Amino acid sequence: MSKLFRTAAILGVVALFGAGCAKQTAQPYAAPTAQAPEQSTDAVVGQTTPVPEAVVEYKDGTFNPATLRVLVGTKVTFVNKGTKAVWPASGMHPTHLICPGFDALKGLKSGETYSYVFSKPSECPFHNHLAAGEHGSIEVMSAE
Ligand SMILES: [Cu+2]
Repeated sequence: MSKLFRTAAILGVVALFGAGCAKQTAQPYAAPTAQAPEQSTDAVVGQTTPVPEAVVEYKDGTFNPATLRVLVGTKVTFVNKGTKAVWPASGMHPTHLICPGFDALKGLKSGETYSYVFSKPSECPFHNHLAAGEHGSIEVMSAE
């Protein structure tokens, strides 16, 4: 009798094990095939070539982004997306001489833009000349 019990027990284990195996072997077919993430060609190009243009949006007291890093030769355009006027200019207030030339020379109304091309490596803090407490910074890096 004990032999029969053992045989039954073994068959039971085999049946369970077998069921487990069947389930495991069935899974790969049911599982969705993993897709390799598609890499955008633009993203790859963006990593290796200079970004020619950048945009800083100003909205009612905030520059976005407030800090950015660009390569030499990049044209940065400030866009007033808010209702308050903004006068982007290089530090230091009020002389604006850290990055000479980087100065809108007037307040931009809502919807107006000001662009400046950064032609040499430098660290250019900027602010809103109409509210000098609103500021940001542009790091201009050499292309090499
Ligand atoms: Cu100023």
